[in-house]
Amino acid sequence: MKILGAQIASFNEQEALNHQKQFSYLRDQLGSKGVNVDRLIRKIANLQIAIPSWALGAGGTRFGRFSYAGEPGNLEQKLEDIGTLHALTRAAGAVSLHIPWDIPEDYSALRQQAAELGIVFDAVNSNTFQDQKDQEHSYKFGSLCHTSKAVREQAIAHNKEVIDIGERLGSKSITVWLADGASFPGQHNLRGALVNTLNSLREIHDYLPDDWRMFIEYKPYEPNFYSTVIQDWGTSYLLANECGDKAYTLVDLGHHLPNTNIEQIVATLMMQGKLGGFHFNDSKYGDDDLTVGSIKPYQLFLIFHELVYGMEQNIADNPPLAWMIDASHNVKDPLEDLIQSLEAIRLAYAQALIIDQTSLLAAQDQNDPVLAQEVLQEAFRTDVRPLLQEARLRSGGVLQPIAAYRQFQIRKQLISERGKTTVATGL
Ligand SMILES: [Mn+2]
Repeated sequence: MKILGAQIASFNEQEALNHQKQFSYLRDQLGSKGVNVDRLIRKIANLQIAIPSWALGAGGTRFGRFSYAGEPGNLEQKLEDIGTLHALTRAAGAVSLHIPWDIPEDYSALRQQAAELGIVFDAVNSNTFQDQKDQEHSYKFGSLCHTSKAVREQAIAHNKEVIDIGERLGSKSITVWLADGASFPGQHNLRGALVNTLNSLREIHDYLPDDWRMFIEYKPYEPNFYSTVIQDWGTSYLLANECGDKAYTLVDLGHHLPNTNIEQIVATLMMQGKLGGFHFNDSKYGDDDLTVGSIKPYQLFLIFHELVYGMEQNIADNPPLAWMIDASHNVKDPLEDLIQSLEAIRLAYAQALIIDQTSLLAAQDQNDPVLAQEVLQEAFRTDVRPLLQEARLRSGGVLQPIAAYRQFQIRKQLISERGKTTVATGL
């Protein structure tokens, strides 16, 4: 599956006139407000989001999984799919590997394939939430938190191996998400489980190469329903501080109780220079892993407002963030779903970039909540899609990725290449 430059050019030609009309109107509007539109477009084009290697096939729920025809059957095909996404959107220039679902066989071939597709290897992900075939000790009752030293050591060794694999690919970070927790009161010594987790994480942290970072992800519940050892950002932040300079908190949008003020968490972590990464998805009730921006686009905009403010006023020296989509695709074509998520992320970013920060700060200083809301919503209600289109056009992508994906009949081609019954590894 390869998208040719000529295909992209001829698609863009069909849409060019319409785009030029919309873009020049928006450029004039923003220009009259003093926005440097070319600089804005460069920033949008530079925002690259990692695609996780497990998101290219159909996901499932605990009730069932409905396969999607033409799914990638191996890691090379997964990379190929990300290459397709990147060719269309120019926004998916990174992959996040999950070990052991996606252990490379030929490292140099894989690196070469990625380089040809313009894809870099972002954070690698460890997995101690499942038992693997031939594994000596079970993670049924936890991994890094486990009461047994042998189980903890096995889980630590796995994380070290993931770092080794990442090193060979050029990754610079590892994300640790633990399912560790208890489903019933009394099952865990809550303090003991946290102490074990901290000591295990310290050992992984101390194994990191000098230029690496470790991201500690949190989640309030599921798969355990009474307590999760790393339940919230505060616990993750505590652990990151205790581990040391290379440890950071990772925020996954779906890993909060309903109505949590996530933008405030972002502001707090960036104030401390401890926000490491971000997993994007959307939710109505819990960790629903839906398409980014499909349920609460205003919340996403408010989060990006804090991210942009934090990045521009980087007083605490927060490192550049690792961005990744962490969603599951149950009813949509996974590639179309990812295109929609990529678009929603850049949309929220662009809207946050055009907030009139000077007026907003003045309104805040004067305690004028009406004006503050007006300023925020002026940006949120501006249709910035022509900016995203222009960013894609300038970097060789297509003006309308979903329309192009359908016009190029990409899924049909994938089915003819791979068949109807391939199943991608992952959840
Ligand atoms: Mn996540």
